[in-house]
Amino acid sequence: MLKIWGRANSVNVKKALWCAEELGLKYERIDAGMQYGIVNTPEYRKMNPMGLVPTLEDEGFVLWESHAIVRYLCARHSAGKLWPADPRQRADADRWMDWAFTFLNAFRPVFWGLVRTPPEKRDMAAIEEARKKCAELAGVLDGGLAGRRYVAGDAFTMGDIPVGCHMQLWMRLPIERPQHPNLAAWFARLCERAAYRKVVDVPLS
Ligand SMILES: N[C@@H](CCC(=O)N[C@@H](CS)C(=O)NCC(=O)O)C(=O)O
Repeated sequence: MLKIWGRANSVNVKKALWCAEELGLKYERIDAGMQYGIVNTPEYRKMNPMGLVPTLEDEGFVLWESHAIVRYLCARHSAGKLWPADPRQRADADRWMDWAFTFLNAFRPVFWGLVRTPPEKRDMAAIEEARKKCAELAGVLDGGLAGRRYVAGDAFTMGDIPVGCHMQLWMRLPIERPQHPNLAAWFARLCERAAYRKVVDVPLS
């Protein structure tokens, strides 16, 4: 059985969990990171020298970096579907996977500021500046989704997984967001997926 190390409220861990759920794979999740520790033990560092989550183990094969995990699981279990066979469609999915980290880098001050920092310690100016940058980036995704149901075309692919995890945080925070109809319709589509509701669209913490 697959093993996935990482706390369930980590956005990067959610990508691995959502992917495994979409593919119907059996897995064991082991709490690690933040309050659970483990990531600094010599045993864990041997698997993942970055000391971050998630880490995947698949019958002795160890992999870290959440997007590499998503690509690996999809290539192994869903070639031609979640891992598109056509190089251009796959490149399209890859592009949005890479772009997802651009969004996450901009979004980090908003999430940490509003979710993981007590109100009296929040830097509201920095949060607002980051929110504006995220609103612009969300507009780029909205444009990319024009005329298509998912990020790489009309079918759900691995490309939707990282960005779908980041956008859940963006869409569920009580903040000002511009109207982005394509993004909103795509997010509603993701919310119809049982796997997304189970491991991604959960209360923020
Ligand atoms: N690029 C890495 C980033 C991993 C990462 O930063 N993980 C965070 C959680 S989202 C982490 O391990 N934080 C430290 C901790 O939870 O102890 C990936 O996508 O896997």
